[in-house]
Amino acid sequence: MKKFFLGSLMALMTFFISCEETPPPVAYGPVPSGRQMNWQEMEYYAFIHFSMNTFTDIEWGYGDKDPALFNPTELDTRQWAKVIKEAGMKGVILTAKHHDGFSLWPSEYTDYSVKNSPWKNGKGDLLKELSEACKEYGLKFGVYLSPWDRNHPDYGKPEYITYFRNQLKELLTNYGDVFEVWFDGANGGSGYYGGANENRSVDRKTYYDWENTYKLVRELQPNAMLFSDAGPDTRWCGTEEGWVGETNWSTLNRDEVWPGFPDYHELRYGHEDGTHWVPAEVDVSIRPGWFYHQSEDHKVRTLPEMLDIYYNSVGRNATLLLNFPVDPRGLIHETDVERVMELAKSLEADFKDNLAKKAKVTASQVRGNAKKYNADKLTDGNKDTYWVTDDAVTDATVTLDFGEPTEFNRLLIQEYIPLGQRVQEFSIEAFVDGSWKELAKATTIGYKRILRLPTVKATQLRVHIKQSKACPVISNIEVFRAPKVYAKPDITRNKQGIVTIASADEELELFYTTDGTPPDVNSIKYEGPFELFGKANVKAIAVDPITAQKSPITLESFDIARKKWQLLNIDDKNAERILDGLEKTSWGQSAEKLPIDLTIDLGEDVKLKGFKYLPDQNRWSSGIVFDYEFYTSTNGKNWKLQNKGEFSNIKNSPIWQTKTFDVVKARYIKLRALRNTEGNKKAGYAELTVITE
Ligand code: FUL
Repeated sequence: MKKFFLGSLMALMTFFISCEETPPPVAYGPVPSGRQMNWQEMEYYAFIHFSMNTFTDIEWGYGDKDPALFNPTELDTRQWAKVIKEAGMKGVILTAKHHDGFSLWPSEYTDYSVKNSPWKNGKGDLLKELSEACKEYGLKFGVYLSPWDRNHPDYGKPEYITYFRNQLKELLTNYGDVFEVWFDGANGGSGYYGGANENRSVDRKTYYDWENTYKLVRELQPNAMLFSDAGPDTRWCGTEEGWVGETNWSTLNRDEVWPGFPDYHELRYGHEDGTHWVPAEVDVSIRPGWFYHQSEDHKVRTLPEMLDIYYNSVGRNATLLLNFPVDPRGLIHETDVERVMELAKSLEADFKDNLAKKAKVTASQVRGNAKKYNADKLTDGNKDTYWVTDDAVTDATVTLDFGEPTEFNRLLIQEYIPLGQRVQEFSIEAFVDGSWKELAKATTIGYKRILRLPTVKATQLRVHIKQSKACPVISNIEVFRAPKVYAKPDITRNKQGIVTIASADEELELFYTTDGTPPDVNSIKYEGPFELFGKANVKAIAVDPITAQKSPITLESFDIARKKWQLLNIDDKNAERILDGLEKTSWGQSAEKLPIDLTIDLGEDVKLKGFKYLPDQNRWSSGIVFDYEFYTSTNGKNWKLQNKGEFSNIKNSPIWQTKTFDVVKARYIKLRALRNTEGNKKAGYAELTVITE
């Protein structure tokens, strides 16, 4: 009897073990550490660039400016923290010391710091203030410490490394927990260097002895992520424009990369068979510059641009480090606050109602047919459970059945990365009117991938994992119906007189007028670029064909088209950019000494009463004209001065400049640059056009 009982018990146990214990897949390749996992889940956090450069209006300080210039009048780190928190970000990294060497805390090791500035009578400590504001608002706190120091006399010598580490020790011991330490790879060589005013080049692979600096960080802040071009914990994404590759591996051949690595383009994609787990971080500024410049107040990124940044970073298996250039008052500028809150609102609406929760989820194959790994783990809201196939299966599908026609346009999918990054290729299909229709093809997934799909109404959605380095392990799928983006349409006219209208949301319909009346759905429907030669006021609106919801109206006023115009005495095709109607493109010229002319043949006589000049809008401008003279001629030989003066405030506000004069008949025009805003010999132009009678 006893024997029989024991035997049955064993049989029962074997039965349970075989059913319940289908072994989980073994990890594939490198996997994230606990520190990397916690950081990855932060997803979105802020950068603050604020220092001496804020007061000198430059991006890279030389290291020679008087600390007395650092004097914010309304500095309020609680304002920063409040904005950051309300925008949905999880932490903030501050430029404790940028390339110019000015330190925002009263470092014991240098006089080039806030302790010699009038701010708080030299008693201020910005690191302390921000770290305290972070505690109050429940944000994580991080530090940027530039390895390149253009102020320090020892830069380039071994002594500087001791100085650098001493500063690092102060940052890592005096301000509580630090979640990330940011080491910039940039180095331009020249600097003040304690008065030497010279060029100092270092071997970026060996000079800093990074291994021992990393050790120091590990000792003092074991949970801190280490950022540089090469990691070791998180890597640069290879661009400062706010995106990472559509294919983005979190793995990297880390030993082949170092800070300042010339093949940085590779960092956009990672290395598929990389030896280490080094996920990408996308760093980008909300304005063109990292530091505040009043001249960029009108260039804060638009909502559609901000959405692209989010989807092309967080939505592509990276984290997003969004920079605010704090202004000389010591505040995040109102426009930047407005924009980041618009983004937060928009994202909240995009991810409001997860339709996958209501769907029945099935998979083409489940590992060992075990319940533990089946497809409903994809929508159980538990990040520690996952759907996985048998080891041999690397091509599989997951189907979400909504039970009724359901509209959607976003798919969010996550691999269970504690077991490595695996998926190489997948597609999304929708079951519409009795058949499967492919909506999108994509490559990697990683921690998180979000796809913006065309809006469809379908009863089912299918994710097809087509290729994976090992059996796919997916922990989460979410589906949303995001609202449209009702941004003002863009209207441009090129040199040929062809007008193009574009909407931020391709699913909206566009309507326009050319007579200045407000457009609506009864106006001309925009079907594609059209010709428009004469003077015209073009107004456009974007409308949702289903709900009739509308965007704000855009107005563009065009004068005569520039089709017949010819730039004279210029032998460079790129100069045509001045006439291409695109504000973002530009061309510049330089001379031994100013003045320098831009001469144009209008191709026919016109009655002129003024001109309009838009300076180069790029971050590194090709020369903004300040003092000018404007001439006209009927024959290209005899010139008459029509107008002269300055483009006042153009440096701070490089927007369209309009100048008028008494009506005159002319075929030739000449804009003479007498002086530019920087006092050098360059003259740049984004656009030049005329005002006719
Ligand atoms: C760059 C630096 O040179 C910029 O000034 C800025 O700090 C940016 C985040 O990194 O490489």
